[in-house]
Amino acid sequence: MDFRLTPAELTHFHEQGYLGPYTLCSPEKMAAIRTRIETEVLTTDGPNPKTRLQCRHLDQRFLYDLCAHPAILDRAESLFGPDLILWATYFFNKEPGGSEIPWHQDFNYWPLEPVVNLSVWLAIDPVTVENACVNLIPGSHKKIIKHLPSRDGMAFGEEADPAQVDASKAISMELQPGEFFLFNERTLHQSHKNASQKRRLGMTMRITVPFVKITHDISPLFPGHANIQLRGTDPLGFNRLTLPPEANP
Ligand SMILES: O=C(O)CCC(=O)C(=O)O
Repeated sequence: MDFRLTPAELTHFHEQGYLGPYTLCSPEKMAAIRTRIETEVLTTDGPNPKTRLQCRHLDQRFLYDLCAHPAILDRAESLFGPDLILWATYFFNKEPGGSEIPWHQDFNYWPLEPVVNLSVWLAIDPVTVENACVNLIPGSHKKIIKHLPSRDGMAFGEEADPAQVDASKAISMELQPGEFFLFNERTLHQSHKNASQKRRLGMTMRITVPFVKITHDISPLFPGHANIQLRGTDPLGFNRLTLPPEANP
């Protein structure tokens, strides 16, 4: 199957800063993947000694395989061209009662120069308004917003200046397990406190291109961090590259 973006989708991404939802796999297939995440990933240490949630595609082949799915890569190639690099993944696990993530642009936090990134947010659990799906503001990527120390109770230390965020324009990205959406490094997004009794687990994938220089060894990355070439080549060699992990037995 060919998942390349149509001209209308490309225009939508450039104008609105996001695309989707799209389907990576069925809810039934995701149920089996969810079990493996619960039993083989969230219970074991990964490459970052500070968290089990980050960059598990580096030690778990089945997670790398999700990132390398053509439903993601054909679309990423439509936006970024043939040379694609996976530099991070993260499990956003919002348990019942989990804190609000404030409005922010990812641009503010990352050790990338220049900051060029495509984010994929993949639903592992059913993700609804009730269990605090991601909300985003279409078109908000056109303006860089100053970030300030967060108000009390937020999951992040910095947030976009609330005076510059018009949340009335937000849309809610509700997803079935196995669905995902795409957004760029400046699209404003947030999620509320999870006031339900249902966990909301999602996996983000961060894709960039070879001309972006990544500072591997500092937080939020870690010593030993490396990128994986998802497609094409890296003619510039600015960053450490590693191979995907061996297939799990
Ligand atoms: O999962 C969330 O609630 C927030 C996700 C997010 O901030 C991100 O993917 O950059």
